[in-house]
Amino acid sequence: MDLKDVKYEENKVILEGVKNFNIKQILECGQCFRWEKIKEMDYIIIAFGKVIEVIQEGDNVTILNSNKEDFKNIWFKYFDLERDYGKIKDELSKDETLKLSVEYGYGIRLLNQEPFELLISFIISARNSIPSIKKTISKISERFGEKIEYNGETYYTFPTPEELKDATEDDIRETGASFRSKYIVDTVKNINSDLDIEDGIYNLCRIEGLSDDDCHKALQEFKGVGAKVADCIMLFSMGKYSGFPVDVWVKRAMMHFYDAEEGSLNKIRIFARDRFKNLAGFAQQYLFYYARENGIKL
Ligand code: 8HG
Repeated sequence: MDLKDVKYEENKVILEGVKNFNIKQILECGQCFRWEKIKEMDYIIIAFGKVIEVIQEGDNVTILNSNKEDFKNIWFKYFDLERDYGKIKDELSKDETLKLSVEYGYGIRLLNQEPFELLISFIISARNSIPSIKKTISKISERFGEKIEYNGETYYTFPTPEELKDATEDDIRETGASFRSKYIVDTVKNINSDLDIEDGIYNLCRIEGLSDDDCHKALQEFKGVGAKVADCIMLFSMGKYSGFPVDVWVKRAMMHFYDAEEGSLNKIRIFARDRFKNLAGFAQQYLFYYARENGIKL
């Protein structure tokens, strides 16, 4: 476990002796869109219908606007605190090439986020930039989510399938989702129709219970979800670590570091999964962060 002790105070949770944890790297490595930087190592996160503020000072992390119950039920799992990232980093660092990216993103952890939110968010991510993805998600939340006040500011939760039920393609288009709007409306409709159908094609609980490869296939039944988007959803919200999303940064990183052949994204995915096996998803995150932060070119 990457955590020594937890203390609870009034509306506040204090994590002591955290390891392999850097809040900036965790939030800025591409896996999460619902955060705001307040100042260095001080971030707002909106997830699971809550707003928290996370402040890190060395190996102490304070979670504001929270309590023991939420920490146990939500945040411990969300930050993947049970996992020993030291072990993962040691294993991946045996690969001399990957070592550089692991050292650079030493405090990255894969968050366990909510499947429905990530399904919609990564449909929005297709052929889009991170700032613009964040903007659209925040507009969808403002329009359809619940309002939460914290510290004099207003935040909005990501809407549930029920809250999005009546959103039209035009409504979604107004949030900047552009050509993806029709995929979002179709996905929301399918999710709602299979919500209580245990073996429904579009039931996310069922999909989450599948093997990695079956899950990857099942997610692509949703319109607007291809291999890359399915990899992101399974990796960031379903704990399926063989996911290896290949976007332009990861493709560049694989060609730059591993002489991966220029070719289809799928070829690079197969090459990487074969090389990194069950740690592929972790490897991908260190590579994405390194490549994007350093603007690597071919
Ligand atoms: O974490 C991510 N990994 C990969 N491989 N791609 C990502 C992540 N996050 C993210 O937004 N993307 C995609 O990269 C979305 C978008 O197409 C592009 C932005 O750099």
